[in-house]
Amino acid sequence: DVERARLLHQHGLGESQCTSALVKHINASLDIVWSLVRRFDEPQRYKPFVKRCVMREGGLEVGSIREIEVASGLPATSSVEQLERLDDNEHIIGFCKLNGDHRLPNYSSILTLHEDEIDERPGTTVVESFVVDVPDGNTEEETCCFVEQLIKCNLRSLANICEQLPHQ
Ligand code: A8S
Repeated sequence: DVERARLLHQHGLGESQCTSALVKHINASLDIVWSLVRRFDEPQRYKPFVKRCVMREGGLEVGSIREIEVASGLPATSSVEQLERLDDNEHIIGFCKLNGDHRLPNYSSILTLHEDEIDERPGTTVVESFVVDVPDGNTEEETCCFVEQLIKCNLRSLANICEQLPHQ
């Protein structure tokens, strides 16, 4: 399964791009976690920096486009994002940023879920990886750190929500 995750999160890397992956264990069943992350039309369900989301095209089919309004305090106000992949059997969702007023050009990410069990309690490992251009005026490390912090917040929030939901 580790090898499978590795393959799923391999990104082709162009010049002056950076990539990284984050892993988070959640004490909730895969079905619960998947029901939240698959909703491309409702990222505000768990992403704390998304103030509002409006669909520009489609819904949950590949090619759908959403526009998010970013919460204040970040160096961005909006982001237009396209669903690139949604696989309900393999539990894979991927999207890319088309444009918007932000500093992450050509951002593309993939999130996958992997069933795991600790002490016979259902659990889920989330792996999220990304690739993004390093914008003029920033270093590769700055860009990578910035994105990693945002994803960490998202995954922490996702875990909190899933672990508090009534289930099973
Ligand atoms: C995601 C991941 C990221 C979102 C970034 C990295 C962003 O939406 C936010 C702040 C910014 O400054 C950039 O899964 C941008 O959404 C929260 C607007 C792109």
